[in-house]
Amino acid sequence: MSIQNIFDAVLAFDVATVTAETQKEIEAGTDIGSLLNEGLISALEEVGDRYDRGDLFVPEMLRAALAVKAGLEILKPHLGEDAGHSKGVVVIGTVKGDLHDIGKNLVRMMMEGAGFDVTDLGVDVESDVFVKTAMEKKADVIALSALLTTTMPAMEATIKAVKEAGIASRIIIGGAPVDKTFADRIGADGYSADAAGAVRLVKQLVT
Ligand code: B1M
Repeated sequence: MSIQNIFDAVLAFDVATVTAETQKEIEAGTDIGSLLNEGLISALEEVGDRYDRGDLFVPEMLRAALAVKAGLEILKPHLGEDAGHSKGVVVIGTVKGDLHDIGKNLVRMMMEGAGFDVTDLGVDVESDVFVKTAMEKKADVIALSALLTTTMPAMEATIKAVKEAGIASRIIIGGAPVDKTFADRIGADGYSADAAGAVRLVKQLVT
């Protein structure tokens, strides 16, 4: 049993083995960050590389994603260290046109673990849904995720809609194709490259 088994099981699209091996590693006291980064996330990076090379295709990418999601569910109770009373309200979603949700789910789980009250709008979220929900929930922070270069403009459109609606919520963005320069350019209040950084950022913004 090892982190390598988890990595291999994701690449074999083997949900049962990912689940069992992740559970075993937790019980053995393996570092949660290593399970996450070296086991689950790096396997998906390998999947992305194989997709780029034409060695696998969208259906396999989807099966690998399902295997990683199963592993994340096992890790979920161990991702936060600071739960308790709500530290603030966050509305999170993947922007319009984009169906990728693993990174967004990880951000959500870590925010929940850190004690935030999080409403997850899912994927392919229209800007007006972000606006409406942020108003209803009195969101401190709206968190936008995107994984495609083609959906980056939807982040800008969402920020514009939020500002036009006069909502006070702060807006943060993240996802593989975006960076701090892009965040500044579209008027976001913050950017993080990873889920742990997103939690730190939200803590800074709500205090
Ligand atoms: Co897609 N896909 N995909 N895909 N997919 C990528 C993103 C791609 C890089 C693959 C590649 O070419 N190498 C490429 C995008 C190229 C680009 O635009 N630059 C791509 C493509 C092209 C596509 C399709 C267009 C393929 C097609 O149909 N021809 C299609 C688009 C569908 C759509 O969205 N409209 C598509 C579809 C899919 C699946 C549905 C099959 C599946 C997604 C399943 C799912 O999410 N439920 C899928 C997958 C699995 C991937 C890869 C392999 C893995 C993505 C992932 O989950 N990574 C991906 C290749 C790769 O990433 N190397 C790829 C793990 C996850 C933990 O990382 O989401 O980056 P990530 O999250 C990170 C950070 O980015 C950050 O924190 C996380 C780490 O802590 N983060 C935030 C994310 N959101 C944040 C928000 C924050 C802060 C940080 O604050 C708000």
